[in-house]
Amino acid sequence: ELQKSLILESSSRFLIPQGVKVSYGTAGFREDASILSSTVYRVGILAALRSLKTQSVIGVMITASHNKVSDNGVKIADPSGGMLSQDWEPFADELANAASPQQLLQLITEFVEKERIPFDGVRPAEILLGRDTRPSGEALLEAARQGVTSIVGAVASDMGILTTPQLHWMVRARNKGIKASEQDYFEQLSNSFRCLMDLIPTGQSKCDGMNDKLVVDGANGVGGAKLQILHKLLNVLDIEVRNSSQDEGVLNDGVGADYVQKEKVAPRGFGSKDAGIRCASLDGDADRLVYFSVLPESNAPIDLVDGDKILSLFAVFIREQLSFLNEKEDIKNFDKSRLGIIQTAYANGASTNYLKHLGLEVNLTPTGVKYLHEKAADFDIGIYFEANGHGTILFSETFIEWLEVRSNKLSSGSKGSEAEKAALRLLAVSKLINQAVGDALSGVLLVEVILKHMGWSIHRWNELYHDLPSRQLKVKVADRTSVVTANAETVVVRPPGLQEAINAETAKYTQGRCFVRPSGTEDVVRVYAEASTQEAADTLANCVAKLVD
Ligand code: NG1
Ligand code: ZN
Repeated sequence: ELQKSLILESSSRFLIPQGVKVSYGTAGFREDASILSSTVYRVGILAALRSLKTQSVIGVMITASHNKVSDNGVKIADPSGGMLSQDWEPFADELANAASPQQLLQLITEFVEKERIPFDGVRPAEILLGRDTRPSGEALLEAARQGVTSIVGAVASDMGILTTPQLHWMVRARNKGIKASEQDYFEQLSNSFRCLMDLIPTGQSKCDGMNDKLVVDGANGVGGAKLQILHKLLNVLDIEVRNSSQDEGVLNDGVGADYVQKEKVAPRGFGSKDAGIRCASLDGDADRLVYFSVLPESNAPIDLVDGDKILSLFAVFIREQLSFLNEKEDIKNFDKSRLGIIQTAYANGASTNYLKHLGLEVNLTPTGVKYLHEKAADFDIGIYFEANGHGTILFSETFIEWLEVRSNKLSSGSKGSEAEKAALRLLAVSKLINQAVGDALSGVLLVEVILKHMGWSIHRWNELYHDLPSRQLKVKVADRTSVVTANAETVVVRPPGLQEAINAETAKYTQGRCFVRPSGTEDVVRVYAEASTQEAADTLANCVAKLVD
């Protein structure tokens, strides 16, 4: 049963600051860290209730990802390791904004009744808490812990400083009943990586002109140090990590995947001396990954290899393995139509064309990982990525079981046909890639091993297709909710007439494409435009921005 006095007592230590209103957006609550403790405390309560309701382990991650170091945030990992179920988001908003301890208690009481949350369930609530390297993280984690333990019997385990995907991975593993420590995470990644290395076709691993060294920008966040641990376990890859901690510079300041992808320039610590070397950049909590190579000019412009191209690389590799399997009769149930690609409207049009040309089914969803992830789960293999570098690969349970049967056949005698090796590779990918959420560390390992498998340099990879020039703009408007979209945000339905005006403008440009949508994380309307030249993309974006204003 709810112990009301306990909630009243602890919540009085976490009063909500005057005039603050927060909302559980696309990526959880995210604010200046100084106003967040009451929010995080309340998320602790919510997580405990969610754990009781689902009778599963739930995660609470304290991070503000690629945002500035003085910000922080909090989000909940559901039993599957994915994002909090959308039908609980409104309750998260209400809880976080309750004006007083009494009001908070009333909301909780009503919700517990409405959702029939069991207090006499078999399992007590159990919450895993994690945080990134932000200085505000420690105190906020304590607030979360007090929130959790204000629900009688609930247990909070502090998992320490982690990347966001590590925490999600642990929640997923715990609920599957498999080993779930950080060491287990590193071992699963390194073992499956080695397995893929061992399955590289002979003669492929040493390719002409391929620079073997990888230099990684850790955004001065949590990812760099974790990558170094992983690197030690692997001892086959040549990886140098720069911007690996707060001793080297400020978190996300002129560094990190968000900066590199948006500004299309090299992060701090990289310059023309690195020209030609394969480079990668993580974001502050290591759930985004982009690759790049620095061009020889002195101001260090880059060739960006973004999330769309990582997706394309994964798709090419997986499609190849499926084609080996397809040659066998018994794959009939798993033909290529069960491989699904999921993108948002921000995916570069050239990537979508390329993927469709490969004969793949490409699906668009609205912006936000929860939508992409949900759609990817419809396929035997679903690959999703946002252009910004967040994405992963999902495998269905039935497909994994089928692969396991095939690979057992291999170990029980019949020596390595192409089909059997392909099955083993896909199984290894399913273990290497973090199926809870996009994970830059597992992403780096998968990219690296696929490049070795293909014998490709970063330049060869980048040549898969050429990005269409694009431009993104933000428009501040009085009320961004006045713009309403449909068809995965590609069409404006309100205000009336706006879509027709956008169509008329877009029609003036070769390969023109343009859409507008209200941001889910900022108080702006975003404009995205693509065309055959940069100048045209810029003009199209600017004209449409005026239409929105
Ligand atoms: P919004 O603000 O809704 O555009 C942004 C990113 C998303 C996603 C979320 C969550 C763009 C255009 N949008 O969403 O891809 O990463 O933040 O962090 O990059
Ligand atoms: Zn992030």
